[in-house]
Amino acid sequence: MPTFPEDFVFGAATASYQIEGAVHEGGRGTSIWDTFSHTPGRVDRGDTGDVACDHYHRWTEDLDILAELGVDAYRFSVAWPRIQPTGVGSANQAGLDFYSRLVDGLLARGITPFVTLYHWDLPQTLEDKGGWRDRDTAYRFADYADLVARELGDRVGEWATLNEPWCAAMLGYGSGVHAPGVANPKAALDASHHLNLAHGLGVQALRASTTSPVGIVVNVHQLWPASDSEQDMDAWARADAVGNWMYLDPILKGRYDDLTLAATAKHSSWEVIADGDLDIISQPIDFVGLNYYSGQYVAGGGTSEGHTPWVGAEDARFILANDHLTDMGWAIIPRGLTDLLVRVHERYPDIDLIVSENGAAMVDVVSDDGAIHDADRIAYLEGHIGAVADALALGVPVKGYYEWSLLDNFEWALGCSKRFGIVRVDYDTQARTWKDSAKWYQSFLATRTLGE
Ligand code: GCO
Repeated sequence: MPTFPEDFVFGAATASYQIEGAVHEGGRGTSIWDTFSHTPGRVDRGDTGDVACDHYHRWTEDLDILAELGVDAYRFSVAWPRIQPTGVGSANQAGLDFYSRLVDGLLARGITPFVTLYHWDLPQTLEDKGGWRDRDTAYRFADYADLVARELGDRVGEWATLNEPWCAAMLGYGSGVHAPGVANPKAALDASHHLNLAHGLGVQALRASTTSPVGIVVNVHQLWPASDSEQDMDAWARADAVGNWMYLDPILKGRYDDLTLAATAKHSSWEVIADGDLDIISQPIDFVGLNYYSGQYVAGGGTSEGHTPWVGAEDARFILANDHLTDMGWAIIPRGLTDLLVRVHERYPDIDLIVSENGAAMVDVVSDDGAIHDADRIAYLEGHIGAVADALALGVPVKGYYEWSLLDNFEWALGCSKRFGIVRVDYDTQARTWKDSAKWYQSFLATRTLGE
């Protein structure tokens, strides 16, 4: 029966804009996601994060749920515009106070706070000056990191600078399906480098105020070549380079890999890389968090229509790994998580890994008795936690697993229609209801042992 090391950390994860609501309270400024979600046609059904799960007001109830679940740690993000409403200048004390109370509330419940500094809510005023296309935003991020670390540095157990820079750059500025909704390959590449730089500067700022582990969270796509034909292998390698190694190589190897630069040369000469940047970006970190949901096969020979986030791999065709899909249309393939952990460990043997997000949106049905019998989500979680155990058995240094997500929440461009929570949120009443999967996670956490 797979079991886990004593010090293995099990947690749950959320992100600020997806759960907090209260967008006009506590002196919070406007973020790019406020602007984007209020722009007609950008988000399904016109949903916004204005209220979301109202976590800003209900956080004590939510922390009680975490405590009852029995998690070791809780990964949440800080909303930059709560700390610096216009992205510059001194801290807004009400914003710091909110997160300070949250951190204390976690510690009082024996739960380790894991803070992500940037889960996509860039202050709109910074976007108005160019956002991540502009080098200066990386320095503004460092100032913001410093303000948060000064306040919370003594109490937060783990820090991540950024969440999924690929999404922030490529969905935000490449395909434009995420805020700020720009569709320009050069802009997406510039944004990628500036996000990498922000990570490095952010690590420096954090280290000045904390001795806790510092890392980054990335969505390394689990990609397999569709065949061993030259065309498929070539498209796969380029998709891997621009989708994955473009972020981790500078951070962990201090360089952009040749294939990344060659694949993107038609869009950029990478003049944005200034002398010394790679030293800043590649300073030591303590872990890499990987968000895993699904895996795909990659074939070549495609012609991308419209704007693709796969800048430099425009000809890649992505093929579902199987037809057993979540409500996101993502193939359920637990062994992809084992493969991913092994692959990342082989490329970067010295770094500890964390599964910083894993979970599934499913079509939940509320039974007459009010229960949600989400056996499909339980199977997903069980399978993927088993896949982590498999990676551990293969010698991969995996240190933790965070279920995504604690609550149903605002799923970005898909609004509140997709439900990732193990706890259901009724958006009319804000009532929280434990799904069967929450009860399953609670009983798993009591033993930390999977059945056969
Ligand atoms: C991401 C984000 C989460 C999402 C989750 C499901 O990975 O996109 O970190 O905010 O909600 O991944 O799509």
